[in-house]
Amino acid sequence: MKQRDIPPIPSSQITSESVYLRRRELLKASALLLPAWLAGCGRSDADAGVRTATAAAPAPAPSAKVPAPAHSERFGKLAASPYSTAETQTTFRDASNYNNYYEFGTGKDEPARNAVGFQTAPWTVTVGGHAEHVGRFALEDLVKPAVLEERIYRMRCVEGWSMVIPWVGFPLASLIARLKPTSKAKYVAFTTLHAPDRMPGQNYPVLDWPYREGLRMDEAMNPLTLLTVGMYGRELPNQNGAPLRLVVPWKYGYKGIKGIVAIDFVEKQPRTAWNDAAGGEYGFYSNVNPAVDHPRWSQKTERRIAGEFSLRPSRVETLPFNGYAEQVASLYAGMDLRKFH
Ligand SMILES: Nc1nc2c(c(=O)[nH]1)N[C@H]1C(S)=C(S)[C@@H](COP(=O)(O)O)O[C@H]1N2
Ligand SMILES: [Mo]
Repeated sequence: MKQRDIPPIPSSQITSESVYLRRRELLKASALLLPAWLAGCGRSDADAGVRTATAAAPAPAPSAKVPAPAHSERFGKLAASPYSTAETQTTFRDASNYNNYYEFGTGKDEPARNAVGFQTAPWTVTVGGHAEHVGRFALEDLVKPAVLEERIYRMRCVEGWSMVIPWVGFPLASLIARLKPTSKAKYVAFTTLHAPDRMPGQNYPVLDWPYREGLRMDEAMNPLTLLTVGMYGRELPNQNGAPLRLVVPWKYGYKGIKGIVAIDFVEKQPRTAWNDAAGGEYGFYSNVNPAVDHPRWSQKTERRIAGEFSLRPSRVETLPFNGYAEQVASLYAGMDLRKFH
């Protein structure tokens, strides 16, 4: 798929070598960057030197007692969702200061600092491919017709940590219905802004920029899949992917692409950033699965960063499809989830 309005990747950044070799070159180039470049999705959380607690305890059972969404200063009255969890929420402070957003640095604390002045308005999203309504849309025109909901979801990063975050957004399915893809559209591809002058991390060849993600059409249409414009009743902080990011709660966090500028309806399974970087470690599907270890670490448990005492986080069991099996397991009936990881 040709990406309109997105400059081509400079040839200096195109390389057949793995991301690890690229990282090695980078480390040679700048010893100063070493601690930051070692962090991130390529690394197990368990190696990160964080204190992890005691024995694995089962994840709290989802309860029917989901708090009613507070009236939001920014968004007004938000619809509550039956898909929300009542589990202890991560604090806004943690969710907005411990981030993966490599366009703003690979350290967990870097996006919050480096994305402060990032301009998210005006913002244009280009819709392309096999759909009746393609073209360039002002973000407002895509978001305004939507009914915003609060969705309190678990988010499980492939590195082995997790949060519980109240997002503000709307089902991707409702936007897809308005754009009217044709029967040729089998996948939806998403692309992040490519602007090295505004996203300093893109000046380093740690990923093949721009960041890309994708979903199969039925995954994109699943009611759990959320396009997100806010969290905790507020506008999405820049470091969390403002002004528009995807949230797919049954998949590892990296499927939740931030800073989206293009949505394309395509026939073939699209390229995705982490699969490009290390295909053996990060599959296209990336469904949370405690039975399939990452080649370099176990995925059986996770460090839950939630509540006021998050400095002493607890380790909980990771659940198949991140606890959303009831809603999504049928999408993968008959598929070998080890092969299609
Ligand atoms: N464009 C872009 N999107 C991205 C990433 C990134 O580096 N760039 N990191 C991903 C990863 S690995 C995770 S775990 C989540 C983190 O989302 P959060 O910072 O809002 O918790 O964003 C995902 N989306
Ligand atoms: Mo992640």
